Amino acid sequence: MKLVIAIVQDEDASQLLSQMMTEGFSVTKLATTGGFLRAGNTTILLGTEDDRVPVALKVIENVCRSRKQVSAPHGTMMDHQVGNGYTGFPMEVTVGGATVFVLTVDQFLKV
Ligand code: 2BA
Repeated sequence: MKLVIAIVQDEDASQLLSQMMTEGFSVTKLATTGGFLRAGNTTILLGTEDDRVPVALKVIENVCRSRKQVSAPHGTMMDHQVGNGYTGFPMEVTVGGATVFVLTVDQFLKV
């Protein structure tokens, strides 16, 4: 069994959930926040058999779009340390379609 963790944009979340349900997947939606933009995004948890993972990935690929966003000039003093990518100025970044992790599940229990 695998656990698919997909971080997607809020704009795509509703359609993604609908498509996943239509395909017969069980999914959990979490409201999350991206560390770079500090803006809301959505994380989907999806447990499924190994042979169904390609179907789930296809749905994600079909639904999730990439979009351009401008980062806000936020940050703390810590952000100005070298190496964290923070410039102090707004910059345009391309977000998505989706950031996906596929993990092997040791145990799946409903108790
Ligand atoms: P954020 O961290 O808010 O990042 C939003 C977008 O900003 C990223 O889009 C990327 O284009 C850009 N970005 C992120 N860190 C950057 C940096 N240090 N310098 C310049 N640009 C940077 P995506 O790559 O599509 O990521 C979308 C969201 O997926 C991220 O939101 C984060 O919540 C999640 N994510 C991406 N990679 C991840 C990873 N390796 N581990 C955990 N979460 C990840």
